[in-house]
Amino acid sequence: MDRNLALELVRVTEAAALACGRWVGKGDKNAADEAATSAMRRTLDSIRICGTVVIGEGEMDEAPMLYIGERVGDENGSKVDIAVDPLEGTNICAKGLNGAITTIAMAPQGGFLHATDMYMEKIAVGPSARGAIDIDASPTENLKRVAEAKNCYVEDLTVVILDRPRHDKMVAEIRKAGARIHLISDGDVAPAIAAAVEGSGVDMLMGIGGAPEGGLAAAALKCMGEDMQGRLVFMTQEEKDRAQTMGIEAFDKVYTTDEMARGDVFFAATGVTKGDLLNGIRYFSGGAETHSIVMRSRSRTVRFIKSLHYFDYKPLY
Ligand code: VTB
Repeated sequence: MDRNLALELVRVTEAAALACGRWVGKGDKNAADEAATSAMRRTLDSIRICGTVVIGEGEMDEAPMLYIGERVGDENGSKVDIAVDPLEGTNICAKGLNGAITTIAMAPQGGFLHATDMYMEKIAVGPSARGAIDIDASPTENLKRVAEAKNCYVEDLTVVILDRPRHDKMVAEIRKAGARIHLISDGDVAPAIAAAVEGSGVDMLMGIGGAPEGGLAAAALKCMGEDMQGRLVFMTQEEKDRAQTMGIEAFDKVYTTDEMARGDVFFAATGVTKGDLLNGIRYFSGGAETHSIVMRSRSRTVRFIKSLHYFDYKPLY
């Protein structure tokens, strides 16, 4: 794939962020999501890729745009699979809280694990603790191993976890082990990536979140040499049946980063509200500043891009 496509992907996440940025704090998560999704959809068509959405806004009958199976881009472009979360953290955006991002990833055809709308148990750490985690080990054991790999105390580690009752037991165990916890209300893609960024203040992500978000995080982590393991969590027989039709056979399989995002993978995200990884949109007279991350697994180059957008020249925003 043409490496310049990476910059094109930032244009896509910037456009989505600029569109939903107007909805921050307005209490309407659907309007925010819709704004991000249509901006992303529109911008995708300006890129020379022949893309198929494999992780998207839902099944064809559930989502008007960026649904699973939808074709985007240009029929003559290179054939790729696309994973999107046009607004990761719709609630966060609607409430004006920290950590909402717009995000997209691209892989050669068949590169993404086809994880539809279900849960995934996840554990992720940065490159300095690569190889130290085991999703089957207890949180205490994982913390010990990560602290050892990072040459620090368990007390120095900060773990990000979604604030949900299903994590109460895990939270209690992590607290007992001595690590610090950052409970988040939503949005576990950005903190998974933040764990790989030195100085972000995040060392690990643990717990159960969305499987599509797991696929997006894996794409990003692959570009950063991070270590992530994921296991699909099936709540109903219907979810198992659906997974089977998408080619998933071993329900309890532990997926590695490479198994969730195969081949030469691209990833981009733009901050909507301020987070551990990215700054949110900042408006100024006549325009706005966006903060994005873009990377590619083959070269492992990680770029943080600060862009200034002048609305006189981009009247859409
Ligand atoms: C998860 C998480 C996402 O929504 O999907 C969560 O991965 C939904 O979890 O990042 P619950 O069903 O427990 O509410 C997000 O937080 C945001 O889309």
